[in-house]
Parts: sequence; C-alpha cells; structure tokens
Amino acid sequence: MRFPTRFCSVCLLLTAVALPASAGQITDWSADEGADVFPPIHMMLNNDDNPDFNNYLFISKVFEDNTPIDIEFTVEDTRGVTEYLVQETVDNDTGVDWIQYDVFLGFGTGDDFDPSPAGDGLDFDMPNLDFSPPPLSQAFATTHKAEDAITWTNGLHKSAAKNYSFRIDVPDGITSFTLRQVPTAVPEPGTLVLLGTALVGLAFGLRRRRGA
Ligand SMILES: [Ca+2]
Ligand SMILES: [Ca+2]
Ligand SMILES: [Ca+2]
Ligand SMILES: [Ca+2]
Repeated sequence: MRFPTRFCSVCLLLTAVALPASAGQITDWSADEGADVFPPIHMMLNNDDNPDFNNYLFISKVFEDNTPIDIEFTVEDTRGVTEYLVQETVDNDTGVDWIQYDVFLGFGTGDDFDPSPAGDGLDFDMPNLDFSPPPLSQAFATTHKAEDAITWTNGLHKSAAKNYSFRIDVPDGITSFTLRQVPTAVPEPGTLVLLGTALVGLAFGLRRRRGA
C-alpha cells in the first residue's frame, strides 16, 4: 500500500519538527487487537479551530472480523481544547465487503462503552462545523456527520486497506475517552435464503394444520 508508507514519511517529518510535549493532551492509549496507534504529534495544544496548526493522530487497523475495535486514550488537561487530525488506514481482512463504516466517541470499552453526550466538549470538531478537510473515506461517497458519530455509506469497503480521516476535539476535564470503530458487513445472501426458506416452511406448516 502506498498510503501507509506516505503516512510514515509524514510521521517522521513531523516528529522531527514537533514541539516538545507538555501537559494536557493525549498521553497514552490502549487498543483492541488489530489496532496500532502511532505516538500523537503535537504541534500546538489548545488549537481548537486554529487553521494554522494541526495535531496528528495516525492509526492503522486490521479487522479480522466484524466486531468493533475500541481505542481508549488517556488525557491530561491542557486548559483548553486540543484538536487532532486523525488519519487512519483501515484494512478489511474479514473476507466480507462492508456497506457502512461508523466511528463513535465515548467512554469505556466493550460492553461498558457509553456514547459521549452532546455538549461535553468531546466531539468530531463540532459545533464549529468547520471540518477542514472534511471527514473523508476512500471507500464511501456519503459522510453523515454528527457531534459524536460519523457514518460513511454509499460505497463498498472491499478486502483492502482504505484511508479515513476526521478531526476530534479533546477537552479539559476528562481523564480518558474511547474512539470506537464499527464496520457493517454486506448481509450474506445465505442468510436471506435461509430466512426465506424458514418463512415458506412456516406458511406450509400453517396451511397443513388448518387443512387437517
Ligand atoms: Ca476545526
Ligand atoms: Ca460529545
Ligand atoms: Ca475544533
Ligand atoms: Ca468542539
């Protein structure tokens, strides 16, 4: 893949010029299997909606199955809001095409995941609605943006690595947050055939019972 290599070149370049990290930012993370997070690149903290400075978060993910992948980030206060440009390489290695891809912000992981509420400052660069560049996917044409959820549809993410990018605002007052990623597989034709067979069988049984 060309893009991850380019990501890494950008990583190295930016690491070379990045300012030294100071308090208040993403300081650590833990990820479900399949996700690799590169150390965040901090160009300027508290850069909420400052078009001149991006902080970067590079993530690479391989989905072996269609269960969600959670990445929990540890955060320290910055006395402000730090905006990150997240760039992801997402590899669909499930053997099944995806018809939709969602990312959510929240707290906790697995069954304990709670969506981030509206207005808490943790969001996909809202309410400024100044996404620049806007959230992007190489696989899908339509992007539905909400404060704590982005949904990509109108396309197929087949068995390949594709790039996604979006922004997140990380506020003061939280010690951690979770970025959840959820692919949706194309319904298998086999499932529909089985369902159809079951319905026909049920109707046939009912007719026989009525006839008896
Ligand atoms: Ca912004
Ligand atoms: Ca929120
Ligand atoms: Ca922002
Ligand atoms: Ca915001």
